[in-house]
Amino acid sequence: MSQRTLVLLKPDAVRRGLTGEIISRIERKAGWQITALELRTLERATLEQHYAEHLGKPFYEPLVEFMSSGPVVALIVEGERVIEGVRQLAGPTDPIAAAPGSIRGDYGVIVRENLIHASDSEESAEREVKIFFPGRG
Ligand code: RTP
Ligand code: MG
Repeated sequence: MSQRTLVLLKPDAVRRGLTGEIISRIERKAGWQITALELRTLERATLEQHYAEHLGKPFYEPLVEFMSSGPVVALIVEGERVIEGVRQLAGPTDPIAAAPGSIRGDYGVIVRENLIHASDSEESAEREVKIFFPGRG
């Protein structure tokens, strides 16, 4: 089933020069296509929309601060089972719990600075694509 997903390479990935490496892992998967890609520093309002489900949680404010601390790379990736697939490439939220071989497992330590966001369902993907690429709704 062909799908699309919204991926963010977080400010830590950009600062550390890991965007090429992470994009390569996504690009190498057979049949997946990057159909949008932009380097952008996110406004607080955009992040409040994106992270609405986490409003009120203890990590919300530091997360929004971190995500606006420098540019991110936003992508739309399309292809077969790409929503589950990019989540699998990323690994679990906590990089220390993430297996080596996954993006978070290979490069992350801190839970917040876990390098990559990827939509977690078709509903999230459609919602998030509209937030970051309104022209692609
Ligand atoms: P994402 O949405 O970024 O793809 O990550 P996720 O689904 O694996 O994690 P989620 O639970 O949606 O949390 C969103 C992001 O918030 C930060 N976080 N910090 N306890 C903490 O300090 C904590 N928990 C989550 C992470 O950056 C996580 O990716
Ligand atoms: Mg999430």
